[in-house]
Amino acid sequence: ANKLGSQKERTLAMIKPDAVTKVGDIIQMIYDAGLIVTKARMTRLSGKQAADFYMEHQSKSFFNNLVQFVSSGPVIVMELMGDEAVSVWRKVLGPTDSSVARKDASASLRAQFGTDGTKNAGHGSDSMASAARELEFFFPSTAGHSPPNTAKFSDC
Ligand code: RTP
Ligand code: MG
Repeated sequence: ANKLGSQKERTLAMIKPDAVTKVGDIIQMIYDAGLIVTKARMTRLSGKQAADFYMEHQSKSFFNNLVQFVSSGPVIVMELMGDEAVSVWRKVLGPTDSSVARKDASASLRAQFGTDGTKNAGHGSDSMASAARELEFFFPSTAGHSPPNTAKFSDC
């Protein structure tokens, strides 16, 4: 898309517990893709918070493993902004399963930093509607001008 036809979007990126030590490389990948980081924080999700965040998957066979994994250590959540940010960030992430991602020619984030279908280094909102919900989850606008969300999440 050219500059006139493209659309500025926001999306929610999460660096999952298995890739938090790779934050430097990951932020470089974000900027190399033409996106910018407009909000960021590190936190640790309780099991309940992880289950709330991934509630769309509550009936899936992998749900308990997923909740256990994303609440197993700190995560870094970011608001990313840029042209077509939702799809651009998911392209940077690569295929959901890191072992599949490694078969691609391109060195995606999940190919480089993830392990398998569950431990896969990163998350990206899958639509603009999901992005709105997920950004509100981690960066609630109802907090006004007070520090974001300090009561809800334990910082690391
Ligand atoms: P995400 O939501 O984390 O960005 O990943 P995604 O859209 O590419 O994949 P999704 O289908 O939404 O799955 C959410 C997360 O659940 C874990 N998962 N495990 N078969 C499995 O073991 C399995 N399938 C999915 C992954 O952590 C995946 O990112
Ligand atoms: Mg998803």
